[in-house]
Amino acid sequence: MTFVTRLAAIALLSAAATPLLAQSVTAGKLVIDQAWSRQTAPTQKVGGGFLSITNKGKTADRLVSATSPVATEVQLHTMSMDGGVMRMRQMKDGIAIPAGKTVELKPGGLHVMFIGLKRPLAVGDSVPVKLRFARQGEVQVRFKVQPVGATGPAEARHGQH
Ligand SMILES: [Cu+2]
Repeated sequence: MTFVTRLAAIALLSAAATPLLAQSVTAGKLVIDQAWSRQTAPTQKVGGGFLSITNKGKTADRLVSATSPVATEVQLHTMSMDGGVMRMRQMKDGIAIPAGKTVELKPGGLHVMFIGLKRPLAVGDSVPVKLRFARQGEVQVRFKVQPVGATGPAEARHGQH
């Protein structure tokens, strides 16, 4: 075995050992962690995406939009309780990422919404998503698809888009 093929074998082994581990992505002063999404049923046309964004800089940034080849549209949403009912609303001005803070997009709160899924999201998939920030510009991340049991509240409401 040559040195190069041995390296390739090691890379394959380590990739297989951590299929669901989300990779941290650093872009300028932004660190993006734990990007994940949830498995979808074949008939499901929407899905949620979650991640945490840390701004290590001294200047605020803003997540303004996102795109992905797996969906016709990607929106930024928030979810909140309204008279005992979970409601989602589009964040038309984006999501502020204050200086020195971490903003978490997670089930039951802020999230990325895949609309018009072109194919189901399967466990183990790594969904490419291009995030666009007001200052930092475009940042490419991958959302790791988790089993449906990795659940948050009111996921059924996602079906109402
Ligand atoms: Cu949503």
